[in-house]
Amino acid sequence: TSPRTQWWRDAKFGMFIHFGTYAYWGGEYTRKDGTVCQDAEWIQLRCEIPWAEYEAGAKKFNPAKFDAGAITQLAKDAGQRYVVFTAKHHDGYAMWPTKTNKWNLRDHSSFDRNRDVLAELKREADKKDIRFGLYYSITDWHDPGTAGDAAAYKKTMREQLTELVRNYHPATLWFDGHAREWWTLKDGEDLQDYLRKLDPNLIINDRVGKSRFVDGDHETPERHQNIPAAPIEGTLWESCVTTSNRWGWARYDTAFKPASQLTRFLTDIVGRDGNLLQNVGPDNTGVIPEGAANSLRGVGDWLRANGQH
Ligand code: FUL
Repeated sequence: TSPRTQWWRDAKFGMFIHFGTYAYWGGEYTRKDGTVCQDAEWIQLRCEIPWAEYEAGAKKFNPAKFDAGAITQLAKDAGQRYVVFTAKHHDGYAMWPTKTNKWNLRDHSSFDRNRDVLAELKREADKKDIRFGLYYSITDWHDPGTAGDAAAYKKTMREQLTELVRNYHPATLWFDGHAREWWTLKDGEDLQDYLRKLDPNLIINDRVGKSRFVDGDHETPERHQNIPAAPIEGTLWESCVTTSNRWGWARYDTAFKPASQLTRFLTDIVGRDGNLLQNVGPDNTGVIPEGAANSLRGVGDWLRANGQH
């Protein structure tokens, strides 16, 4: 383990934030024949929403109530020491004003053009001494380049990631969606090397597609499954867990895990030298559902009562 990852090992508990234009749908799509299809951040693909329609929805997306101050305060109250925000999920929609295309929150929404949710979150996180991280999906359903020869798309990826590193200074990048035939281990290694040149301190998760866990970067078992059976000092890992059933927001997805259950996850994971990345999915207006917020605050209460926070 290197000094580079020290803050991450000490942090132990973070907030995952799944937020994108998929939130506009609230987890539900009514097909032409009247039947209803449900999903969250996968809704475009799973419910086969025609792109023209999905794009029209994105035009109306207006998370005016997104409040980075409140979100980071919640993280603070819960005892979370870092946040990882979905800069781009599989639908390819960029939550920052990328210059690479118009499929982004600045150029394709009804949101205030003067706002930038990534910059807001970074600023508020810095103020509260919370580390700022970004999730980035390698899979991109919207970019036509990924259908055939992906060379052009890989170039776009680098441009987007360069924007993210240079403009928002994430401490960690959380890749996902690398299981594509056009994305090789070598692509993953090359990308990691490239990013480390931009910022040598970056912590980068395994899903960038590399085969080796070099220099302390971490594995990412999902939903508290496949976690190590015992402490494994030296190998870094982090389990990401949903607070309800889904990652992104769905209006009917209200079975929030109680604080006691989240606390058990946390103690179980930390007891095996892992980190817990506890997810929340802000709604279509940008607000974290109260049920999720309550459970997180409950974890913070437990940590405080036990002198850990
Ligand atoms: C998965 C994704 O497909 C899910 O939508 C979610 O982002 C989860 C954390 O990773 O692979």
